[in-house]
Amino acid sequence: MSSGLKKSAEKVQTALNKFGFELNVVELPKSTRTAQEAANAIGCTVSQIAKSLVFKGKTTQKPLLIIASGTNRVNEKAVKNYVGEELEKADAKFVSEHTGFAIGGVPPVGHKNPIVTFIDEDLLQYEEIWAADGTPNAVFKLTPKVLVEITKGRVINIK
Ligand code: 5CA
Repeated sequence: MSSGLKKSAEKVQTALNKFGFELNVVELPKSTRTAQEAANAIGCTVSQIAKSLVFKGKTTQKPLLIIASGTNRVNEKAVKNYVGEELEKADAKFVSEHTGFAIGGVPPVGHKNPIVTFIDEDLLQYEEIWAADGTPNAVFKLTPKVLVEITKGRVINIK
C-alpha cells in the first residue's frame, strides 16, 4: 500500500500504526522544521508543538530524548537530577545515528533504537499537541496522554 508519504515519514507512520491509536501523519506544503514554522504551518500555538530534542549523557554518552513544549528551553541542570548524570548537547551526527532521523524532523517515537524519554509537564495542559514526523514538513496530532503512552516517557519539569 502506498500512502504517498516520504520514506522517513512513512517509517514513523508505520511505527505509529502499531500503537493502536488513530495517529495520522500530515505532510504540509510549508516547512515544519522549527517549532515556530510548524506552528505557523499548522495554525496552532508554538507551545502546542512537541519538540523532540536529543541530548547525550556526559558520562555514559547515551542518547536521551526530551520532548519539550515549543516555547520552552531545556534547563540541563534541572533535568540532570532526573537523569542521574550531566547532559551534553548532541550534534547533528549523534542525532541521526541514534534516532535514524535528521534534525528538524526527529519524531517522538519510531527511532532506530528505543531512547529513554522525558516529557515536559507543560505539554499536558493542552487538548491537542503536534509532533514532528520524520521530515521537515510532516507532523502528526495527538493528545498529551497518548504521547506519554506511546513514548513511555517520564513527565518532568524541564525548566
Ligand atoms: N519539526 C519541528 C517541530 S514539529 C522540529 O523538529 N522542531 S525542533 O525544535 O524539535 O527541532 C529543532 C531542534 O533541533 C532545535 O530546537 C535544536 O534543539 C535542534 N538543533 C537545531 N540545529 C542543531 C544542530 N546544529 N545541532 C544540534 N541540535 C540542533
